[in-house]
Amino acid sequence: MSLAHDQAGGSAASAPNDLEAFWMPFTANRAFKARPRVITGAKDLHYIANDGRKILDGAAGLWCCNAGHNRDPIVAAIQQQAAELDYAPAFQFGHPKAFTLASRLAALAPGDLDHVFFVNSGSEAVDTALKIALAYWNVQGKGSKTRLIGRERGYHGVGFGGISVGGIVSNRKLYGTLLAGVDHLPHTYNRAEQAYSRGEPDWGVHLADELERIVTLHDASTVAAVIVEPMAGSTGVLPPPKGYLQRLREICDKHGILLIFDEVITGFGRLGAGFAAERYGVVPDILTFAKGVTSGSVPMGGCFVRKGIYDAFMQGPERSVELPHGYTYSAHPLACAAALATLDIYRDEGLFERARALEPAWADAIHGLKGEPNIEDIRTIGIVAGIDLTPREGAPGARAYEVMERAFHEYDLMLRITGDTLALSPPLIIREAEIGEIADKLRKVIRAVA
Ligand code: PXG
Repeated sequence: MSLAHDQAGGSAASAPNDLEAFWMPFTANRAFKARPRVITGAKDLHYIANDGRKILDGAAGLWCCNAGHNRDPIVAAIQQQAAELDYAPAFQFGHPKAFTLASRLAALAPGDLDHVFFVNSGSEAVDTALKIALAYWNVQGKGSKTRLIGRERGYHGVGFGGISVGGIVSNRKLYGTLLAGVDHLPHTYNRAEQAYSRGEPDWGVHLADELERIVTLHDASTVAAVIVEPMAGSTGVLPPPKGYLQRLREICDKHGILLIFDEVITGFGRLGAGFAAERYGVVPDILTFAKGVTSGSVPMGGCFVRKGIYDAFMQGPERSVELPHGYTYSAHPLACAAALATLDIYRDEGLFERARALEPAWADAIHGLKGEPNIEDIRTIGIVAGIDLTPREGAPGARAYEVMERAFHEYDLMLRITGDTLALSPPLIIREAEIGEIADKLRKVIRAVA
């Protein structure tokens, strides 16, 4: 690599087209580098591949570009901000857009989730939420409440906190003992009871009662918080059973346990409401977000906390730091500018309502694939779908991988996979015609891979 670099003249601009140095995240590096999928541009619902093809984005990037790609007002806001104020520290100083954005977000969030802590990703949002939960009980004089409860098949990013409460074995097993004092609820998927569900499945509310069992086992005096994704996204789109989230809220209230919703995927319209909390009429104590807040254009995440939590920290000497936590790039000016422009688009184009209105058409189109070869289950909710394929004998994940690869190269469609499940979550600017196009492309590629 360095030899080739020198021969090429040593400047980055003339570096050879070598894929080796980039250790790609959550990627089969060798397979990718043998047959790369390279993207060089984007606009609205499409990516542009390096060979010039327009690829329909069935995944909103990684569930983040909810307003579509390269939207003019977002591009302009980022450009202007870079020229006006590139960076300002958020520790002991502030810039106006950080405050404006927090107020705008607080107005959007349900209930009294009216304070916002800014971070740069979903993983940081989760670690921040867990730390706030632990610190909250400490400042309340209840320092014995330290246990955290996650859920099997939960994904909460890749920080040590997130993988500890997360429930994906492959993301955990290489990384030692993780956080101590963590327990997990059972996941909520049961194919025999729920197959081909549209929206929330009827079966499974009783699984929330497992929380009672776990709390009884450990005693509520040791439990700080429960964290769940309202809809588990990364592990294959698992919508919550009817009444399940409400039941979790009741049990948390009964025992004095904080409820955290990880809305990194479900926030900003994905389920046809600003937040899933709104769709379900359940207000958590802490709500994490990322991705859609800037429509993926600049990294940003955050946590909403209820007023009572923020207030609990506002005590002691005025000049003391109430929460020793934060990141160099918390409330970065470029991210704040991008987020404000994104929120304008969501509001002006009514994208959350649009997602709600399109949900039946989306569900019809995707469920129309039932009966195609190797499909074992289809789940839809909001503008999201999970399609389970039969694994190939002795090669789990291989069939879905081939679907993803051929969808990109041969059918001009981008989608996500996890195991042998296909996941779809297009930008919310999608129209019925393009929903039909996604379904057609899926049908063709699923048949081709059979
Ligand atoms: N919580 C949830 C619920 C997520 O879905 C994170 C936290 C972590 O966010 P960051 O920004 O640190 O990556 C996520 C991220 C997929 C996929 O295809 C999902 C995510 C990220 C990348 C791919 O399922 N979710």
